[in-house]
Amino acid sequence: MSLKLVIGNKNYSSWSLRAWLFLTESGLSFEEIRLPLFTEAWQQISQYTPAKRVPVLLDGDIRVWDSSAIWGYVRSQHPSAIGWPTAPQAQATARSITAEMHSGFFGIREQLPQNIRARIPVMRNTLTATTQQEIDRVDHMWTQAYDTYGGPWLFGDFSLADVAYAPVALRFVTYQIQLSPGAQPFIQAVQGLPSIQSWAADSAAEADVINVIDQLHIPKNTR
Ligand SMILES: N[C@@H](CCC(=O)N[C@@H](CS)C(=O)NCC(=O)O)C(=O)O
Repeated sequence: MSLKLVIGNKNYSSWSLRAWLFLTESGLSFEEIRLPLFTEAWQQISQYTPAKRVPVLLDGDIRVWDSSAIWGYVRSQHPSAIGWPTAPQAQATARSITAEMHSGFFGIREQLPQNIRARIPVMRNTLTATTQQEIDRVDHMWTQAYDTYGGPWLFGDFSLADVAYAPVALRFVTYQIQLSPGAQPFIQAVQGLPSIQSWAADSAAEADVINVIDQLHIPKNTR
């Protein structure tokens, strides 16, 4: 099977990162097709998916889009790919929090967009109440996972829940959002992962800039 993954900018596209991290940590080889968001190259996205969003996986003539469809499809072909914890309670929680990420956290997505190479300190109290509640929810979720399963990942071994939350950890690094000590091990684990370090190095080397993201927390009169 020859796999190709269509992704956006490594710096800005968190859903691309999830699919890429899943394939990479699963040990599958694949080719990257990078279409930087909102550039001329981005117009090619409609060749790959009617949804016009990344990531998209090409498996020969087969196309799968949306991160959760991608890992569901790949896991059906490669049962040894990164998946869920096997113990029923751990699996139930891992599936639930991964679904929470996929269908929610709109405050974090909007106010703390992925920008891996940037360091933009943000005071929590300048964020909306919704975003602050979401940060608390993530903090509690990670703390509880480490308390219950003891690390090194959220449910012990690396799973799809870690794939789902790795980009969130990187956002907290970008915006220097302080979490409680019990949640820190996840951020350290993500930052220590060689595949993440390689993605971050590629992000830093990208030339494209999305101003609306880079200037989000810079006061208008100083831009
Ligand atoms: N639910 C989708 C989300 C995909 C998504 O929103 N991708 C963003 C980049 S991170 C995108 O393609 N944005 C392009 C646009 O909004 O036009 C998934 O899980 O793959």
